[in-house]
Amino acid sequence: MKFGKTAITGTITAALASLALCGAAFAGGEGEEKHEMAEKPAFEEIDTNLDGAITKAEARDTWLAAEFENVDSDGNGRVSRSEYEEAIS
Ligand SMILES: [Ca+2]
Ligand SMILES: [Ca+2]
Repeated sequence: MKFGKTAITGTITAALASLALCGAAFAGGEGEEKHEMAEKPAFEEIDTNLDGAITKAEARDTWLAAEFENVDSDGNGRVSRSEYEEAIS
């Protein structure tokens, strides 16, 4: 019985520890990207001609300009909605 309880406590402790670790990592990332996070507009706001993809020209005045190649994960020169949502999520 005692062993069982210890094991459960150990599991919870481990879970809490990893949660705290995640939290710390997240907080750290948030600190660095806070400005960027707040600035990221909806897909529709960048896809100004509403053809369902963001071109480099459309991205030019947004945060996406610097990240275009990274966000365009299939490298076709256009950022689709799914590529964009992947990037901002
Ligand atoms: Ca477009
Ligand atoms: Ca693409």
